[in-house]
Amino acid sequence: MNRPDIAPEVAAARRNFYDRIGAQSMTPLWEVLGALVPPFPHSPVAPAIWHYADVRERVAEAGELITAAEAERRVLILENPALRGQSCITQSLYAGLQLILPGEVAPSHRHAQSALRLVLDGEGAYTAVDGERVTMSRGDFIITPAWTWHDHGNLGNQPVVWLDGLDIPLVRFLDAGFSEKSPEESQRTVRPEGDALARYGSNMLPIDYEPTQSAPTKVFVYPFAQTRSALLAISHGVPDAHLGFKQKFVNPATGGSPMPTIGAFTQRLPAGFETRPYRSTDGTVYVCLEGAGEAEIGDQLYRFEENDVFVVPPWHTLCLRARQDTILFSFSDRPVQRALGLWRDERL
Ligand code: GTQ
Repeated sequence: MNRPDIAPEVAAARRNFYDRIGAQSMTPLWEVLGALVPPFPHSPVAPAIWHYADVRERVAEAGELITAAEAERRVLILENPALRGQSCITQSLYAGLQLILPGEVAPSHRHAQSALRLVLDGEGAYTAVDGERVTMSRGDFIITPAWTWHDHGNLGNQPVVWLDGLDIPLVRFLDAGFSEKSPEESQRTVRPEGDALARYGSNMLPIDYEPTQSAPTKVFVYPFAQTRSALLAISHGVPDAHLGFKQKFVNPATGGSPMPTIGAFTQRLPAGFETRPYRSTDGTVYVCLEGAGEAEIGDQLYRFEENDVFVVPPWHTLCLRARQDTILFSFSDRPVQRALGLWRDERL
């Protein structure tokens, strides 16, 4: 705290006191109170963008240096430029680009961290979750809830790249992380592909199924074809001035978030549409699935195209401009903040 008015002998006495209590692992609140309890969020997170055209070659190079089996997960972490060395894109979220080459397997494991995948490039890979495989197509939003066995493989003839989003920093903050490797590299499938979506995602539920409110969804793929046609079908009338046509993904059995720690969203911005300035307390990672445009984050302007990933820090003002018809996917820690009564947004 800056107190320019205090006498030098008072300042010296205080410094002497701070040194003595410091030796007893104590420190005065009044020197840090303003930073501890700020009037509004001052995030250390910086806005940033990763242009897929610039990084795809680096992702491909990783494929020449290490196998998926040796790496366990061959991922280039997208590190927030203001938080280098911390393996995070915001203070609570992790993001990375995962590559799997034809014939490769990323071996089965499970962990307390929840994960999502957003498929960006290539065809023929699958993710297996709790005994069921899903073929990964571009734009598909796939989840592996906490403590579910999961492995990935590529049965096709193209490299496949997807964006991973995990709550790794949040779980690390809570020191609540556990993980386990499976003795079997690829888990045995016990249900045919499509079973979970038919059973839990078709406006019906198994007759005795009663999920708790925060239970993760049993539907673990939200196919882009369905998301896209739904977005097109609701894109009539006047778009929301701050969000365009924006939807949240839900657990169809509860209406809650697909996972308790990570919320996911998608929005369509018609060509030429420009959103009014908007901010919220959940720092958010965006992916451009279709179209192109500009994101103005605070005083920074970023041009985005397909497969570009950008991060909007907490309480930073965002304006989006669509140069073409644009579809964005995004994810954040909003369900955590809402559960704790912390989430706020502001339409400017
Ligand atoms: O696919 O299970 O990017 O465990 C980081 C940690 C992906 C995964 C990551 C993981 C995974």
